[in-house]
Amino acid sequence: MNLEQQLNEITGRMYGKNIAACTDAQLYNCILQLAKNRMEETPVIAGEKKVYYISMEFLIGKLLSNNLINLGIYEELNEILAKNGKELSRIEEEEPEPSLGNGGLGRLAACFLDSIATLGLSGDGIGLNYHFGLFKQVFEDHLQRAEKNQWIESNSWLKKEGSTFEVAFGDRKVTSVLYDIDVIGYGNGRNKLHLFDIASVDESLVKKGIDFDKEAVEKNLTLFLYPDDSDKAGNLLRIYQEYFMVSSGAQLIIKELKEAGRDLHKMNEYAAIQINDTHPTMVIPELIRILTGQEGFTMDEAIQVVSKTCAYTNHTILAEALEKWPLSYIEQVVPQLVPVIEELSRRVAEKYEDEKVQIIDKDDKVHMAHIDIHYGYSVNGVAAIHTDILKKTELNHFYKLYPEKFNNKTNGITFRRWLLSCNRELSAFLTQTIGDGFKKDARELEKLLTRIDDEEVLDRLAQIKKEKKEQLAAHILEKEGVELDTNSIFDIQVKRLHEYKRQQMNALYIIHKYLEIKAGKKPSTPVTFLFGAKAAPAYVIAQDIIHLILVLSEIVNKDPQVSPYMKVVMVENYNVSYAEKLIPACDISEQISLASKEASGTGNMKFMLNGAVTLGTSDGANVEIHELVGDENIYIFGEKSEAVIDHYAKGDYVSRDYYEKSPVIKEAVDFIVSKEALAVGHAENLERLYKELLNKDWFMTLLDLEDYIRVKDQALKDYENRQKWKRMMLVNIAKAGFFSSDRTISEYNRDIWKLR
Ligand code: 26V
Repeated sequence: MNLEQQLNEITGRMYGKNIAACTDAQLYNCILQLAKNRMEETPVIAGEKKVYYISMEFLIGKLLSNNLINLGIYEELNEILAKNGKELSRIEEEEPEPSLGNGGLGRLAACFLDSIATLGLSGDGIGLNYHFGLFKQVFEDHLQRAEKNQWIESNSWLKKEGSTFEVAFGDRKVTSVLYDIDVIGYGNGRNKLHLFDIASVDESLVKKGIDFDKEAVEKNLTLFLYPDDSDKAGNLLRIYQEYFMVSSGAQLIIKELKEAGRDLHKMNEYAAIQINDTHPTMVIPELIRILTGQEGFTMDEAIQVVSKTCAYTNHTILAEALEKWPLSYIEQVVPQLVPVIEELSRRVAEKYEDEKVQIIDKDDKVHMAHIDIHYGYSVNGVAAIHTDILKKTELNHFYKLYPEKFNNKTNGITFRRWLLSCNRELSAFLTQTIGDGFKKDARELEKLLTRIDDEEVLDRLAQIKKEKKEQLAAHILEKEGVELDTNSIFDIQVKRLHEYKRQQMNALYIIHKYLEIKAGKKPSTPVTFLFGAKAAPAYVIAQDIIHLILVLSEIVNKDPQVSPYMKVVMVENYNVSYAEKLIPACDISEQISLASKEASGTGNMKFMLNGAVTLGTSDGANVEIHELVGDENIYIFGEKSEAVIDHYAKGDYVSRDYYEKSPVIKEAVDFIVSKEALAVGHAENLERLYKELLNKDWFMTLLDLEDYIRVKDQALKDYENRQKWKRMMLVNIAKAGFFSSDRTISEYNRDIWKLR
């Protein structure tokens, strides 16, 4: 049977119709079935040694296109559907997007699974099957409201695997059930994403918005990702979730090792466990507890083998994001781990006096990262500058103890999703121009450099950008009800909302531009400022920043004097699917975090790959992008990380000084509480944000604002030199190959996992 016959057979069986007669929703279900069948037939990747990537988040996004591409049937199916009057891009809209992650950390885990399978390495993900995932964002009255995101349908990628494990907490026992999602490599075999769920979960616990009873753990454990942790009940629930994941995961790993007849004393020869940030750290004491309690290991033997198996990735230097649990909380949730953690802590205290490297501190808080560093064999940062900062400052005390454990693994992205799938036009054009070698070896994109003077190539790149802007504009008109000018410059900042990422600085630029236009200084090319960002529900200032942006978009877009020259749009519920539409349409990629704070960023790589030019600080992977494309093809501004770190050390940054010194800054900041803004927005939110910027501004917005305005104005001006801009686009695409997650994963394998 050929592919078309197969699909017709499925539509007939499921709905009694042929392809042409099915609705898009029906076709989605049928193609899902077809893909699942094909995946089932794909051999599981075998290997002596397997990596387990354990993570509280896997932001996988929709899977249909990606799986079809990796199965090698995307183009053919597209043609079959077109022949039957159907469009794959519309059918994809029927797929619900799972929101099993917050942002970069979870999306990275998903890209890594794709690359592990693509490289033919044996490696599975271990995580949780949150029923409502991260909240769905709705805007109301210029404010964010959170709703649950129901993504699991009767027909989905999840396969109930059948294994169950008992997980014991201090006050109750629960049963974990295992669901699997197949992960198909690009033209390669199959691995698995294991998602644990709780047998007794009760969705009806969620009544309004995202509120639920936090105490009813056996019912609520897998309802949400990151339950609000602003109170004790939320923190405890988070620990319940983490232990549930690691205990189920540890049992699964041991079961697989035993089934393969492996000697657990040599566990490290057959398994590597990559701990994604500190959230899964309890896997270390849990494995030690199981090996000593049930497998007859001595404490020394257990510690030794576990330490040779576990490796840790650090994804942030923000102190508030590094987990430190009160020992009493752990005692309440998992008392059986406390003696192990105390033993691990005692051994460290016996060896090292330094207070800074202890596991349990003077206040009886357990520093999860310290467990990973002492009892893991590798510690890595996620971009060159980030790893340097870890070594030199944040984790310097540990670096002195264990220099050999520290290594850098600059993040990457899967080109299957972030080029082949989201930008078929560009992908096709690249194939036609430089051949399709880049699909397997991303560095081949550099071949494009030989065409830098080829007018036809440059024009086609610009033309594709225009097409993607038109597609995005159509989508935004439908979803947000705003009409965009596709001849305008698309300036985009999409990422989680956090003060260190400085969306507020972008908003201040917009105010500045608005006031200039009001004063008669009109830009010769109009600009569209696009934002997408969710804010943690308990993060007050982040909510205020969203409020400001929504207020600005109302003021700007409704002002007939201004709106022909600029527009501001904040898209609702920014997620992976939205990213896939926004990124290919972008001209200017906003990567404006306070230097030293963004560990890497991965959006920056996706934008570059799709021909956007970066406007950014010397932070995270921007630094490596800068090195690759050179000064000519990027816009860098702002204080360097050393200067920023120095400001923190001396405590000498006073935002009010910048405000008082600069009329431009003052005017922009004052607008937040102007009559115009207050007429549209809420005094409570706007005044709070205004005061925060003047009196605290912990992430130094005003420090870089003037330089940001200067360099951004330059970028907007340069855009008008079309020849120059097209060449910049080309260089960015050509140099993006380094950021393929295939490269990142082969480095993880070469230096850390050593599979095969
Ligand atoms: C977590 C939290 C938790 C509560 C308080 C505020 C806060 C702020 C940040 C975080 C981030 C946790 C770790 C994380 O997501 N890191 C991101 O990892 C990406 C993949 O390595 C990387 O590209 C981003 O730069 C980094 O922020």
